[in-house]
Amino acid sequence: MTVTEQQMANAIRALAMDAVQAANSGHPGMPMGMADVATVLYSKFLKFDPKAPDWADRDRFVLSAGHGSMFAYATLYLTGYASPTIEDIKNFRQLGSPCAGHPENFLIDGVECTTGPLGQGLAMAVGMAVAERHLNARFGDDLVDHRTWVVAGDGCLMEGINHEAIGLAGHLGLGRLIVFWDDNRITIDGATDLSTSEDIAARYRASGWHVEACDGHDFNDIERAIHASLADDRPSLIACRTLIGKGSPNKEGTKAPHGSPLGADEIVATRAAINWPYPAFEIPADILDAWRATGQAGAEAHASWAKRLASSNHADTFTKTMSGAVDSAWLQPHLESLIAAPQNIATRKASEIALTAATAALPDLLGGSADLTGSNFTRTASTNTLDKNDYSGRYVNYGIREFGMAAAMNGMALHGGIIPYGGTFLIFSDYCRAAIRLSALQETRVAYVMTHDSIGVGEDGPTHQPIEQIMSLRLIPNLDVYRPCDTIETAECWALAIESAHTPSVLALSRQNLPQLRTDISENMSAKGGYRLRSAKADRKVVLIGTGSEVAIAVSVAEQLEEKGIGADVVSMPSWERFDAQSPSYKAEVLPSDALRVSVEAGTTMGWERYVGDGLRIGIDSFGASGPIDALYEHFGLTADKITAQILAKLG
Ligand SMILES: Cc1ncc(C[n+]2csc(CCOP(=O)(O)OP(=O)(O)O)c2C)c(N)n1
Ligand SMILES: [Mg+2]
Repeated sequence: MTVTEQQMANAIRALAMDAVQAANSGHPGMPMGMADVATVLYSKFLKFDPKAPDWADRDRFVLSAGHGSMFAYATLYLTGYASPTIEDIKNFRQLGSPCAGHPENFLIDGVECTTGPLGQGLAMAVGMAVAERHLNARFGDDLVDHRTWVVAGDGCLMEGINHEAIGLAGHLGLGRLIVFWDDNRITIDGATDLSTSEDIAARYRASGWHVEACDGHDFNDIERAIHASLADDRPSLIACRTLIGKGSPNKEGTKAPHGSPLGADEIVATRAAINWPYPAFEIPADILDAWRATGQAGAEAHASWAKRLASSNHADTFTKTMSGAVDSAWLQPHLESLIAAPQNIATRKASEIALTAATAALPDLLGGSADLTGSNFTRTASTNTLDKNDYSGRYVNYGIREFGMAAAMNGMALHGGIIPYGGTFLIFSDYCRAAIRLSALQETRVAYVMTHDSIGVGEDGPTHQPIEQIMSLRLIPNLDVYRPCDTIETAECWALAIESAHTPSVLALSRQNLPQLRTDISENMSAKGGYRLRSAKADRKVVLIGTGSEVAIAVSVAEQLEEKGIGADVVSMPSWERFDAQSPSYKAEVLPSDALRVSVEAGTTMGWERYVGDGLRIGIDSFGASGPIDALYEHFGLTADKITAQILAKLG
């Protein structure tokens, strides 16, 4: 007897309900509700090769409704990926199992991105779809010709980021992006009409999307809706009307199966209702075979793609591009030109000239800004506009969509072949913080260009003056936060950000001009995170530690102290993370404990204790104020005179 689509779908339902029951934790409702859609997608449309999860021209599949992680684990197992195994699924949600509570891209090859924070998966998929079109423009249909598919829930569509993401996708005409909306009208608290009356289809249409609706439990209707979406050149939303927990006689369509095991009795009842008499975690051979056969078409497509690659003129470049390898040869000549003609410019401007060199040398760099191009200085002569008329461009006008930009950049980096960077004001890092966190968690190479990094912004006032932002970004694990002090450090930090294949970076850059302090370019000193920029001349009593725009102030303080016979080192510390990674002896040498240690940073002082001990922490622990920059630095005590006075008082 041939295996039916219904049986294939029920295999997903059984794995989901049994794994959640075994873990006594998890979300069976979503995978059970979307099992029929999954079956049609995987067996008839998705281009994938289970033997080659990282094949560059595979379709990307994003489970934006990450709580339904068993959807991902079940489909990957059933279609024959090496991971997860059935043992892994039995260990769903246990420590060490790749079948974690939510899908983690670093645990399973077939998981394209980490999801769970609702809305971000779909927004990352937008970035993947941009990456696909851009690389297609670069390398042609022979090498790059795939789609991006998303399963999203009511929650993903309700989150604010959805507005940013679909606005961008519609504007960029990303017709190869297809989103299945699990339109089950249920969220955790109950029916969606508790909290929303929105006409979602109308909102998507107004954003330039094509919208289809289907019965998410009718295989033919699902297939029809997909065909209609493939035929349309706009991004598509397919509203799949489903029952959450479909198959569970007493719980389907209610909030009960959203995030709780069905319970032993209900599982027995469900097995009977869906005609699934097999023990937990056992998939009958014929049904498993039918699932395993779904990868056949993809394997064949992969084989012919490999042949095209082998005979392509682009083969070497394409392979190198997708490998993410970068060459930092642009840095040294750039540093030499800076030394030859020192400049007193803002680090945002220094960033622009570093980027001019880097983008000319590295075609993988793809920039953008959230409508602050003229302030962030993120655009260079090498980065033409990327839009729906020309995907070969290397500059995305993200519009005022900081969160959407950050998530899209994550998607591009995860897609591969692109090193994305994007700008906004540092103060608005808060608007995209949840995506920066996912950059760090997912180990994506994304560079955040965050200018206007202090009260140095001046007259725009406290809403625009970062105080706690730099310190709070330092709290995020696996995120390199750089605050360079001059042109040289800015270029060095850019090189580090571009080289860091598994770590995102934030470059906090000044609006105001800063002197070029570095004279020695024999080594990338920013790589050490902190280093002695100036050595005490008199007997060393003080070590000043500055970052960014406050390093020049620290140098002035040191000069004043030296005039009084007090020796003072100045340490520039562009990156805490990199400094913390140095050897204990290096750190002790740079920050000797027998001197008064003084931090100077125009922001939160909380945290600097770790470097200054009971020394002095000079900074700002209130909101800023509106006024000219010099008046503000004076008002907040960040002048050489005021800092010197504090140090003298402390020295007694
Ligand atoms: C940003 C964010 N907010 C809240 C949550 C917690 N949460 C997880 S699932 C969920 C409800 C989602 O509803 P829906 O997308 O309709 O999923 P369904 O119940 O249909 O499976 C919520 C609020 C989350 N994961 N992410
Ligand atoms: Mg729902």
